[in-house]
Amino acid sequence: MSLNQVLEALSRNLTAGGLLTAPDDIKPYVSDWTKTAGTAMAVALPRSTAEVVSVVKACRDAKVPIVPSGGRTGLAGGAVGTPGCLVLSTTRLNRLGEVDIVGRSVYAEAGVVTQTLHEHVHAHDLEWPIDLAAKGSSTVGGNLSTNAGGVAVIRYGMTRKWVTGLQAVTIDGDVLELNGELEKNNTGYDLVQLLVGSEGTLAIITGATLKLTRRPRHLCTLLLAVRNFTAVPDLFVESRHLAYDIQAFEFFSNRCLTSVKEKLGRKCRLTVEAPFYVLIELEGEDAYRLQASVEEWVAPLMTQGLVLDGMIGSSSEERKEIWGLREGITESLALSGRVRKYDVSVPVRHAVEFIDDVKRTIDDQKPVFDLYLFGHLADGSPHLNLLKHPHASMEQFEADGERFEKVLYAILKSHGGSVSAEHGVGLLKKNWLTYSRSATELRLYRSIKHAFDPHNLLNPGKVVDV
Ligand code: 2HG
Ligand code: ZN
Repeated sequence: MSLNQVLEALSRNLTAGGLLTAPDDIKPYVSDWTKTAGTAMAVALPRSTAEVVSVVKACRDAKVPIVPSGGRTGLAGGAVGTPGCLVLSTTRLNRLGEVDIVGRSVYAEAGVVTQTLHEHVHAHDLEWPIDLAAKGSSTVGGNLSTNAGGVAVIRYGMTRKWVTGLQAVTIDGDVLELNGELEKNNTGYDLVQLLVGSEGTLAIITGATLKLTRRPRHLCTLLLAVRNFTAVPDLFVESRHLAYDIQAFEFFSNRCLTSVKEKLGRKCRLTVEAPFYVLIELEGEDAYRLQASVEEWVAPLMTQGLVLDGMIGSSSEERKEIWGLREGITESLALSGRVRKYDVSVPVRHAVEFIDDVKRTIDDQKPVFDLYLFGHLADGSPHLNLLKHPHASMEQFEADGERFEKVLYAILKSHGGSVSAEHGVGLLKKNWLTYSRSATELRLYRSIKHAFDPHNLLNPGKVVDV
């Protein structure tokens, strides 16, 4: 089949507006938040699983690679279009089922926006607890295929914990109905969990049965200025003695705060400037008692000098203001130009030594960038973002970045860390996989890929080369 015949077949089988071929129409679909350059011969926007099947079969017959695409908020290049590919966007697969309040679950098609899902289940006082800064654009299918993390992992875990069943289309056009609503189904290999996090390289997720939990009662959000990085894990240890559930435990450096204030015009009410800030969110039954306990907890920490200043957000306005400082960091840094990003993880107890090693490397190498440090300390996953010094050339920045990267990953390995904590592998982490996965694991990855996709047509070149 020629490419023209493929395009004809696709446009015949898709509902009106379901095939984009003009370069300007395709452009928004070929990259993600990393802005990695991408390309595609066309974009298909199926409206139903049957339409996905017809797209997949046409591509398989003509050996056209397929790049599945959700909200394109990924940070590993997993949704970047490759030469000659067809981008299969799930945007129009956006139906939501009724909430099952007995089993606490809901069916969502892959293209449902995460925030839309949240609002849908909030009406029943329930929560799908995957909370990401990108939730206004990211999709359920994207969250599942990348096993997204976010700011509530300490309490709820990653996306894979919040799904019971998947519907997915294989490269042969078979529709897999995996597990449905069952909590228990102990019948061998778990294909649901294999597809979660496989980044569209094994099959195309078209829908999922998602698990729900109760919404938190009262939340209290604290923003604390601390004297150094060591104080961040120290505070984490302290906060775990509290008789409240920790909903989030985040941190950011003063550089990150300055960026959010300057680039996004956000305000911070703390009066003391500190090297690091910690955001802690706690849940309690009673708002008054929660706030009183928090104040009682912070007071001695201030006397000891561990905490230099603090504010407590109890109302939704105050909490939003505090979260705006943390969640605005990625956007504010992107406004400064090209950012080199490292989404790494180490065992939490190694966090201080790991960051010390990283800082020592930067002191030794004297690169033309600054380190912006923030992220999710409780899960041992700091985000390291590198921004070029204003007067340095881009060439020098990239060269220094690459030199730093090699040492960073060696340090990471020595601490038993991972090259991708929560953003996935995509294109950008693929070459570093050997730092986190053994040769035997990678051999099994290739065998699994071959079993699902023998002609390497599903998101080829992502996660692992075959
Ligand atoms: C976050 O935690 C996201 O805000 C983005 O994972 C991290 O921009 C980044 O490096
Ligand atoms: Zn993150």
